[in-house]
Amino acid sequence: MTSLSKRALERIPGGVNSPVRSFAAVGGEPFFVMGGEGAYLVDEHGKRYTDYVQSWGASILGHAHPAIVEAVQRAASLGTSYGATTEREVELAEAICERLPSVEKVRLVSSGTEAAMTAVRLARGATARTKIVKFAGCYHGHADSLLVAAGSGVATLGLPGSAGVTEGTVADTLVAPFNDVAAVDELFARHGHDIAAVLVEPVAANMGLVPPAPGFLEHLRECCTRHGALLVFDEVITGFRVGPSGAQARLGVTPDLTMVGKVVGGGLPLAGVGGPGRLMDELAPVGPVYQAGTLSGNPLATAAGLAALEQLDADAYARLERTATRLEQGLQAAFAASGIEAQVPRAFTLVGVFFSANEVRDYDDAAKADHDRYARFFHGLLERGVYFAPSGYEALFPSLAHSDEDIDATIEAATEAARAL
Ligand code: KE4
Repeated sequence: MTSLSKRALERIPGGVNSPVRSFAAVGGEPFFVMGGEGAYLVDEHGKRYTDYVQSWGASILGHAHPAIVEAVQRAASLGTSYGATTEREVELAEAICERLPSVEKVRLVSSGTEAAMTAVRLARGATARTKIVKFAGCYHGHADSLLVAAGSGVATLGLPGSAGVTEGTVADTLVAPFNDVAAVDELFARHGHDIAAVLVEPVAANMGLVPPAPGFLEHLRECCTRHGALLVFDEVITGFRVGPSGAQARLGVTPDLTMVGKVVGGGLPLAGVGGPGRLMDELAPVGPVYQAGTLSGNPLATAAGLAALEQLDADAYARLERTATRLEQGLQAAFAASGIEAQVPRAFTLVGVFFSANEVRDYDDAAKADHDRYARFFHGLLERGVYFAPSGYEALFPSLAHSDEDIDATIEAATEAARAL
């Protein structure tokens, strides 16, 4: 164990500030990043990795993009936080609303968790209802009411998914399998009058990458409309990642509320919740639903977010989708060449890997994939200078900085690593 790891473990639980970084899911000792540039990260020993985590999708331009670095440096020279409103918060809100037609107003916060908390409280306040529906395997941050394990059976009352989360806190959280229309119908049949919102990642990327089945999101939209519940799309990953107007535009389903994050903060702490003005005005100080944040709309984060969005034109998304396709097809060929049974789903610019003979449609399927094999594949890649997500329950985030040569080198490493599985 390196001295840095020892020091980290001595002063930080698990040596990390977010559990997935600990490599607990794949084993081994995590490296420490000394810096990043474009598609690459460099660790404490000077080893370079082609990075497909990219801050879990936030660094869509790649690391240390000059436009973002310059915007943050300029903003920082004027101070880092004021406790008063800035023009740049207005500019970012306008930029978000221009890109998301379903969003007339947006409230900025500092994390996806806060965006989820705000969306849930707003939905309950606006509908005067209590129940929230979420889907097993979808992750919306670590707010108590959403840290829910799916109980047994098709559609269930949530069970605490973490120590410290009480049964009372999750009593109003209902859980269904992703892509399971019958389970959704059963929940609405039983609780429809009291469901405030259905919360969903329109493309699930926290159980591995699981695209919505044809008609699934449309069905959620129809159920919510019929029962007076709000449809909330958690686009913290997909927003501004799969296209300029997120998954809702690519998939043609319009939510009532949208959560955004990651890309829109340019890698700094920024997320948000947006929707129709009449709904958003239920939030304090206009309406009765309280919500707040010392660093919400932070001047550096809004500068980084605006700088990122300004780089993301139609050509950029087309190029990113070509890169993701090259990665998808290359990985499929690498596994085929080794006779390894694997699924390589792609949703626009997002790619996934499951070591499974069968298509993965929900969390149960994802859990049945061979995660030990994923761990060995992960380390085979890491040894060859490629950093995939340190968990089989994540997605891969190619960036605009990943060249064809980077992808081809990754595929070569994947072919060798697959051969050794
Ligand atoms: P944060 O609170 O971690 O900023 O965002 C929570 C969140 C909400 N919604 C979606 C769809 C998300 O993917 C996330 C967080 N993403 C994970 C990675 N898949 C964060 C990684 C981590 O926990 O370190």
